[in-house]
Amino acid sequence: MISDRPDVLIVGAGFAGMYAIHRFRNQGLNVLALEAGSDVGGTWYWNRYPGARCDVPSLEYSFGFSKELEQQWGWPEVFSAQPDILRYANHVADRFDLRGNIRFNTRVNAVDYLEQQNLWRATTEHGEQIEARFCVMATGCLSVPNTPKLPGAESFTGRVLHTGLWPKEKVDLAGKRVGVIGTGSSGVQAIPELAKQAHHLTVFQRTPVYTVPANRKAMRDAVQQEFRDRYHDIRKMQQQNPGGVSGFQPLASVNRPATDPAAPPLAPAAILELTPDQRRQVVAERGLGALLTFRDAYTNLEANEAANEAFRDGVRSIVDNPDTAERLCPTTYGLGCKRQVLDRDYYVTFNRDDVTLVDVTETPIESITENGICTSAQSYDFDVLIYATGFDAMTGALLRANITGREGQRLADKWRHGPVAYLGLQMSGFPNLFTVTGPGSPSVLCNMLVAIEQHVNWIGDCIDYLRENNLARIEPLPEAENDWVAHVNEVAKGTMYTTPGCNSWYLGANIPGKPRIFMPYVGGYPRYRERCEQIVANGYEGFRFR
Ligand code: NA7
Repeated sequence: MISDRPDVLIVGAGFAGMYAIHRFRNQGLNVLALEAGSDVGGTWYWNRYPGARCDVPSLEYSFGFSKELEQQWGWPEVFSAQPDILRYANHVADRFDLRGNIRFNTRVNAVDYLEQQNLWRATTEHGEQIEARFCVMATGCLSVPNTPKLPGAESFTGRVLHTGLWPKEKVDLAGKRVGVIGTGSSGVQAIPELAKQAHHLTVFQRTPVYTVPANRKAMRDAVQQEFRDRYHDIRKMQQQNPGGVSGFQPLASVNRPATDPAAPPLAPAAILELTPDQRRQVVAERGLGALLTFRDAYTNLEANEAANEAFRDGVRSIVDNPDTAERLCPTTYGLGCKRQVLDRDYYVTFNRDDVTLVDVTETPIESITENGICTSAQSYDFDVLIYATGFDAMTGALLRANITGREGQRLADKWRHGPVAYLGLQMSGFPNLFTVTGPGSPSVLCNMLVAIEQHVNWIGDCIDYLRENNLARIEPLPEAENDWVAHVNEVAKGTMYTTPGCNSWYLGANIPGKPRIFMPYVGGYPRYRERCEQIVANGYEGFRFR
C-alpha cells in the first residue's frame, strides 16, 4: 500500500530501490519509493537501445536474497540482453509485490532536510511533498544521460535519440540515414545493430575504444542447474572477490579436458615474456580478448603498451580499409584505463559499405544543422541522430535531486570540488540520508547487485540500530568522511585508472567542468565490506548520533 507518511522514502526503483523496498518492509518499516520512469528496472528500463547487454554473467548479476528466486528464475544467455534483465526486474517486482510501494512517473526535483522536525521532504515534479524520517537515494550510478551541448543542436529537424533514454516503442530505422555520436560501451553495443537496420550509418568517434568480443553463448540447462545447486557457495565466493563476481566455473561448461592436444595453448601470465610476433599470434589464435589475460598489462606501463600495440595490430587485421583501421586504433591511453567494453561484431561492422567512420578529432563537429552534422570537412545529412554520449556518472543523479541538508547546506556546494562522502553511504551535514552505491564505494567496480544488497542491508541494519537505541539521527563526522575520501584517492593512485592521459567517466572526465576525482573505491569489495562491518562492530565508528 502506498503511504504518504512513510518511515523511509526511497528515491528510485531500479534494482537498488526494489531491494530496499523488500528489505525495509520486512523490517516492519513503512516504505514509499518515488520513481521517474513508468515501471521498475532503472538502468535496464531506460537503456533499451538495440544491442544493450550486461557485462557481468547473468547467473552472477542476480539477487542473492531469495533462495526461491535463485532456484526458479532461468536465464536464456550466459551474458544477458537488456530485455531479459528487464523481464527479471519485472518478475522480482511481481513476485515480492513491490509495485504497491512505488509511485511511478514521479521525478523528485528537491530533497530538503527539515531540521526542527528531523524529517526529509521530497518535492516531486508535480509539486507534491512527501516527508519521512529516513531518505535513501537509490538513484543509480549511470542514470543521468549526458548530451553534449553542440552548437545548433535544437535546429535538427529529424528524430533525436539518446541510448540512455531509448523509447519503449520499436524504433524503425529501415531506409533511414542514421548518425551516431559516441563509441563507449553503449555506442559499441548499438553500432552493429544500428548498421543492420539503417540504410546508412555514420559513426562520429572522438576516442577509439579497446573492445573485445563478448561471450555470446546460450545458457545450457546443466550450467544453470549447477549454479542453482551451488548458489550457497557462489554467493560466499562473491563476497570474497574484489569485483563481487564468484568466477565459479561450472563443470558442465568445460567442453574438453585441459589436456586435450587440440586445445589452444593458454597465454602466459606476462606479455613481456613474448616477442611482438608471438603476441600477434596469440591474438590471431585466441582473439583480442586474450590480451586481457596478461596480468602485467594492468600493472606495468611497458607491458601495457605491449598489449595496446598487439591490440592495434589485431584491429588492423580485422578492418579492411587501412585508414578506417588506423582511426579505430586507440593510441592516447591504454587498456585498463576505462571500463572494459565488450562487443558483438564491432570491428567487422566497419567493413560494411553502408557504414562510415568519422574521426571528430581530425574533423571536429562544428555544428548540428537542420539536416544533420557539419564537421570542419563536410556536412552529413540524417533522418535520425543518436547520442551514445554516456552519463554524468556517480554524482549526476544525486546532484540533480537538489539535496539540501542541515543549516541549508546544499550538496552541490559541498561537492563543488568533487564528491565527499563516508563509505559512499552518507554525507556529513545530511543526517538520516543514505546513498546506495554512492561515490567512494566499490559500486561500478563491483557486480552491482552484490554492491546493492550489501549497501541496503547495511542501511537497514543501521535504521534498526537507531530505532532500538532510541536515536533520532545519524551522520558521519567530517574527519571520518575526509579520511575516507583520502583513502579512496590513495588506493586509486598508481592504478591504470589514473595514468596520465586516461580520461574516463570514473574520473568525471567526460563532463566538461566536472572535478577530476576518481570516484569509485578501487580497494576491492571484500576490503570495503569488511571495513563497513568493522565500523558497525566498533559502535558505528566515524558516525555521530543525536
Ligand atoms: P561512455 O563510456 O562515457 O562513452 C560516451 C562516448 O561518447 C565516448 O565515446 C565519448 O568520447 C563520446 N562523446 C561524449 N561527448 C562527446 C562529444 N561532445 N563529441 C563526440 N563524442 C563525444 O558512455 P557509455 O554510455 O557508452 O557507457 C557508460 C557505461 O555504461 C559503460 O562504461 C558501462 O558501464 C555501461 P570520449 O571517449 O569522451 O572522447
